[in-house]
This record gives sequence, C-alpha cells and structure tokens, in this order.
Amino acid sequence: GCYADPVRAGMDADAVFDGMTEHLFFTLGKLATSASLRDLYMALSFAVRDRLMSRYLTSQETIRARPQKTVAYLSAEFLIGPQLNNNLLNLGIKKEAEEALKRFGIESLNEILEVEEEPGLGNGGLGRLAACYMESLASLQVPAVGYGIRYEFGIFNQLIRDGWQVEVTDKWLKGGWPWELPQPDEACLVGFGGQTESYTDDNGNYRSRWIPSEHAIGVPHDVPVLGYRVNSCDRLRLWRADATESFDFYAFNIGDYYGAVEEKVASETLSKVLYPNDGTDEGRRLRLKQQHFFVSCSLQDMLRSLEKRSIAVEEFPNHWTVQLNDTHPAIAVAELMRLLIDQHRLDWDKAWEITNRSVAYTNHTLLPEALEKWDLSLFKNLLPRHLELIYEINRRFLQQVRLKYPGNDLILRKLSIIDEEGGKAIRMAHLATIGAHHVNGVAALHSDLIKRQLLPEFAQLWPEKFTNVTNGVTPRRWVALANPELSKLLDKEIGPNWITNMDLLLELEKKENDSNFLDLFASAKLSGKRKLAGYIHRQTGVLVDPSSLFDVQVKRIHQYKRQHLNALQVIAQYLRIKNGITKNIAPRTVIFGGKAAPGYFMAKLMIRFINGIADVVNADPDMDGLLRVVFLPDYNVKLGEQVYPATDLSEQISTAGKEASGTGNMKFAMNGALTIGTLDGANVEIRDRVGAENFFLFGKTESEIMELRDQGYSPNSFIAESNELQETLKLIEVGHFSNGDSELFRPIINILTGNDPFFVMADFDDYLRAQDEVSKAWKKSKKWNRMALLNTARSGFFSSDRSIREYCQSIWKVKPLPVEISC
Ligand code: DL6
Repeated sequence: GCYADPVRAGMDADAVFDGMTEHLFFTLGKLATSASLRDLYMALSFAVRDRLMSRYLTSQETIRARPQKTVAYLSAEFLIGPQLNNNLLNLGIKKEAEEALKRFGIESLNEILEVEEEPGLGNGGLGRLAACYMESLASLQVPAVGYGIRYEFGIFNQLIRDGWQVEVTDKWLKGGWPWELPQPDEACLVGFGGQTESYTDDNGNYRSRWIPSEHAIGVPHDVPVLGYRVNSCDRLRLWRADATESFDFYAFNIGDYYGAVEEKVASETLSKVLYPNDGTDEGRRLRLKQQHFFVSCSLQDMLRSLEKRSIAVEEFPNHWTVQLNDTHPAIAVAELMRLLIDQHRLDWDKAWEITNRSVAYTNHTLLPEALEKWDLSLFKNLLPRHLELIYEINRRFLQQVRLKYPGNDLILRKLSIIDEEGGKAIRMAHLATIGAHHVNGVAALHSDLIKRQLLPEFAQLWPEKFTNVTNGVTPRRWVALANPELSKLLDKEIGPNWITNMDLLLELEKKENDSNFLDLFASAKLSGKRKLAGYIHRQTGVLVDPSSLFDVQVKRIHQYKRQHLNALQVIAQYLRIKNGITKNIAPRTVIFGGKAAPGYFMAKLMIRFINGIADVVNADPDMDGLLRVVFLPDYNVKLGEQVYPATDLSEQISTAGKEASGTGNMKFAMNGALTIGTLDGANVEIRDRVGAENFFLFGKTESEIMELRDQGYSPNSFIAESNELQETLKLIEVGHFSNGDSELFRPIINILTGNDPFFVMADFDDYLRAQDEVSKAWKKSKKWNRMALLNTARSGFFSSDRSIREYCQSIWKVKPLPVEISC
C-alpha cells in the first residue's frame, strides 16, 4: 500500500507545488494562470489527499491482517468540520503548503481555508464528539471505522433576517468535495417493509423469514481520518442511499415511466437530509428508515470483512466492538440478531451472546423529549422482522426479571422494551441497554443520573454494566489548529509534546506568577479577539472593542441551555448603565451564536429576543465603551475555530441536571477562558480540575432543583424578591426591545412567569451576583490572566485522547496497532 512518487507523496514545498500543478491541469482542467481561489483549494486538497493515501491504504491493509479488534463507531452524525487544515496539521506539512501557495501568488493559507465548505453532518455536541473521537482513535493508532450517513444536505445554514432565523439548505456537495472516496463495489442492500413468513428449514426447525417490499442500496463513501504525526489513518465510512435499479425496467416497459422515477427518487431520498433536531425526537418514519439503512449497511460490512478473511461468524466479538452513539443506531441490536439468525443460521443463544459481547451503548441525554420511542405500528410496517426479534428479546429478558422480582408487575412495565402507556411504542434506550455489555454516560454527574433517574431498575439489575466516560475534545483541532498564537507560546514554553499529551500543560502552573509570561498569554488571547472582532464587523456591521471582556455563549439554542437567562442578565446590565450605575461594570461584548431547530418556536423566539436586545443596546450611545451585544449567524465548526481562542468568559449556564456533558465548555477552558457556570454536566469536573477559585459558580444544584420542583416551584416568589428582575421583565413587557410591540416577546415572559420549566427565575439573582464577580475579576487583569492560564494548564483531562483511552481499556478492550510504512 505504498507509493513514493514525489509529486504524489513528497512532503516538501516543491513536491506540494508540483502536486498542485498536476491536479490543476489533469484533475481540474485549469491552467495555473487562470486558477481561482476555489481551484487552488481543490488542487491543494487533492495534493494533500494524495499524501494521505500510502498511510490510509497501509493502515487498511494492516487492519485487515489484524490479529485483534477494530472499533466500529456507529453514529447518525459526524460533524467533522473543514478537512484541509486538519490534514495539513496532522501530516506536518503546513509550512510546505504555505510555501507552495506563495508560488501561486497566495500570501496566506487562510485565503484558501476560507473557501472550504464544511460538511454539516451533525447537529451539535453529539456529532462533533464523534468527529473528535475519530481523530483521537487515529492519533492513538487504534484500528477504527466510523459508520454514518452521507447526507446530501447537512444541517441548514442560518441567516438572520430582521432578527429572525431563516433556514437555508446546506448544499455542501455542490462544488464537489475532495475528501471522499466512493466505493460502489462495496455497496450493500437493505430491505424495508413487506412481511415475514414462517417456514420449516431443512433440519425441521421453525424459522421466520422477511420478505421486504422495498430495497435501497448503500454506497460507501470513505473519508480518510489521519492521526496526528502517525501513519495510522482510519476510515470514516458514510453510506449514500441509491435506488436498487437506476430504473425499474419493467415499469418502464409497461409505460409507468413516472412511477419508476418516483420510486427511484423515494429511495434516494433516504440519505437526502439530516434531521435538524438537537435533543428532540419527532418519531418520523424517514428517520427510522435512515437509522436502519446505515446500521444494516454497517453490520453487513463488518460481517463481510470476516467472510473475506474466512473468519467464522462466531468470532465476530473478537474482531469488532460496536459502539452505539446514542440510540440512533440502537436498531443494531435487532439487526445483528437478524443477520446472525436469518442469514448466518445461528441459533438464538449463540446470536445473542455474539450481539451482547459486541455492542456497547453511550447515552447522551436525560431529556424525555430526546429519548427515542417508535410507534409500534410504524415500526411494524417498516421493520416487521425486527419487531418479531424485539418481542423475543423482550420476552426472554422479562423472564429473567420475573425470576428476580416475582410478582412485581410494576417493575416489568418499567423495564419492558415496549411502552404500554398511551399508544404502544418501542423504547430504543431499553433495547440498547438490554443488548449492550456496557452503558455509559458522558460526564460523571450524567452517568450518576442515568443510574439514579433514567434507568434505575436496569442499574439495579446490572450494576456492573453501567459506567462513565467523561467526554473530551481533540487538542489538535481545538488548540493547535484553532489557536496558532497560543500553540506557538506553548511550544516555546513546554515543547510541542502537549499536542499529544495534554497533561504536560500542568507545567504551565509554575508560570502563574510570571508577569512576562502572563502578558504573552494575554497577548495570544488579544490576537484571537482582534481576529474575531474583524469577523464580527464584516458579518454583522457591529464594531466591538477587542480590549473589552468577550463573554460568549455558543451552542444550540434551547430552553434548557438558557440563552434567555444570559439575555436577561444583559438587560439588567443595560438598565444599570442607563441608571448611571457603572462603577462596577466591566466593558463587555456579549456574543451569542447557535441554531434553533426549525420547528422549535421558543428557541427561534429566543434568537429574535437576543437580536432585539442587540439592536437597542448597540444603538444607544450610553452603552458605548461599556456594552455590546452580538448574535453571530450560522454557528458551525469553522466559526467555532475562531470563537474559542477569542473568548474570555465561557457561558455554561444550563439548568443543573439537564446538560449531559457539554464539550464547548472544554474547548473554552483549554483556550484559557474562565467559565461562569452551573454544576451541570462536565462543568462539575472542569471546576474540580481548574480549581473552584478559577471558576464562577452560580445556581441551584441538581438536587436543589428537584427539591424546588417537588415543593411546587413558583417563579413568582423569586421575581417578588428581586427588583432588578422585576425591572428587567417590565422593560421587555412594554416592548422596549421590540419597537414598542408588547406582544412579540410575550411567550417568553409567559413561560418565565408561568411554570418556568428550566428554573430561570430561580437562578437569576445568583447568576447576576456571579456576573458581578466576573466584572470585578476582569478589572484585575493580572489576576484574570493567572486564572485563565490555570484553566489552560489544568484542562488536559478533557482531551479526547483520555476519553478514547478509557473506552479502549474499560469498554472495548482494544489495543493500539502501530502502522509501519515501507516507502
Ligand atoms: O455527548 C455529547 C453531547 C453532550 O456534550 C451534550 O451535553 C448533549 O446534550 C449531547 N446530546 C445530544 C443527544 N441528543 N439527542 N438525542 O445531542 O451530547
């Protein structure tokens, strides 16, 4: 798997230049003299891709001949972000590429990077986590395949018009995407619908078989995922749905041309679009089809890999460890059983043993609206054989439960895969939990709540099954690539090994009182802020002062994440300034960014609300030099790379117990932002690590929230005790932020003063107090810089390398497999 031609594989600037020139000419049909920026982006990307190939093919060969397990990471989302810069970094040829570009008259690599369209194949944290994990797997030289869907349209692009979110289709493939390798020869066939029938096999055994009424073909599109400065290059295999025949020739011949075309369109619609909901489940038929589609293709692909090497199917768990990223791929439990029983003719017990030894499940949410449940009749209609298998899995499981808790019908109802309350439904989290050998949460608090609140009966039944792996993020993309100034400083101070060993950052602790170093650290931050200020001005027309405190909340817009709490706080500050109470105010730029699910009315209104506040604040001369508010449109991975290095204050203010982990919180801390946050998700662990004195804590704890709820929470009792809160709400009610329209934001007021499901009113005063602490700390810049430095120094735990090591050791039992390259 090795190819040494310098034009294709050479790592110096000359070779990269020659590679680009060849691609311009032969691949793109362009002369260097007439090449556009996009042409140069494509040429450089192809040249870089060439340089991945020996590593990729040798890695795949090594994995194929492996004596050990490969990780199969099944995820409906992989939010991988732009690829060029990451591959340049991991290959170690960034300088060489810059040099080559200069010969084409391009002064800065950034000009080229800006052209890159990012594949938005995810909604937020869950999809981005999968991408960080793939990068860490490769960097740790662990054999792995990421299996997912090649959506033709990813998460929508967000425009802001008159303060409202407008969704625009994400046509990320329109100019061609140079990072994928279609493999039509490895396509898989997937069935849907139809019915099952019983028959007696040659040995006289009763069996069931599935006769689907329709099929789709999955065509793998492979994306190489190179590790950092290693030869290991794993594979992200994304399935695109094709029609089974490009034409139904029979229908064509009998004259139903349009009928045939419609069927083709229907199957190709399968991988057309990503569902834009983050944390809500709509129970849509097409979504279940998408899930079964990619899961079936992926399992068939794994089984085929054994067959090709004449390995018995019984050996499956020794060769594959299958991780379910949330319940979206949970149908894998039934599909693997089906493939083993119906196609490979194994008996039930053997098939179950294989399934259970292979599959593990990660839960990413406790929110009831995010827990997937499929209406039984819809499920039966689409996957009748799977339903039979699920009934049998459930029957056998409930037998075990009956033995343990004789006569306890309540517990049976609680544990059953079938939800009998209301219309019957399949609980995918139960299927995943029963089928998996491990179930993990994504932060210590979250994993604890899974055991105490979400699945207590399961945790009691199988305590050893439940575990925690706190999330992590890759320091390659989120520090080395996103924050070149900080990286340079770290390289100089502690050497470059922090990139693969984030614990080395602890050495920075000894610099906490070194004024010179703190100044350098602060100027790296200022440089990030200047860049972001330029971007804000270009995008929104708002001028912001890079020396002000950059106070940032970027994440999906959701009531539980409480962007409205932040917005209320901004209004309170605005009122103070209007009333001349400015002594303790630190000049701030409050920045928001994030998309709302298109059908989530309150979230969209929150965006409108923030923009209404921004309009008033930014137009008021009294606010000059003290307060600016910005809503950054179209928050995505690329924009995140600009935001994290430029942030002083990270807003992590969800209602305690609601955010499973958060990963933005980790990216901010690594880049030296201080956190204002609740004891929620991984905030708890961030605070433990960076030190309580370097973290602005506020808000009710998870147990206090529960207590409030149980006592019959009344937001008005909190409002009654807070003058600032009353005045803030009043100003909104009179239409101050909506040009006098007192109705526009009424739903927000109503929800906050009504049942306030996310306890915004209960936490408001304490939040304001913590924000005052922030302002006070900001005014002592040396102290602030020291706190910021300690955040970076102590954030090593939140590297995804640590998370992946934990998965490898305690769940997957997989070891690294270094890849040797012979040329
Ligand atoms: O684990 C990754 C990420 C967490 O950091 C977030 O806290 C959590 O909200 C998110 N969960 C989801 C699940 N949504 N659904 N279904 O996106 O996962």
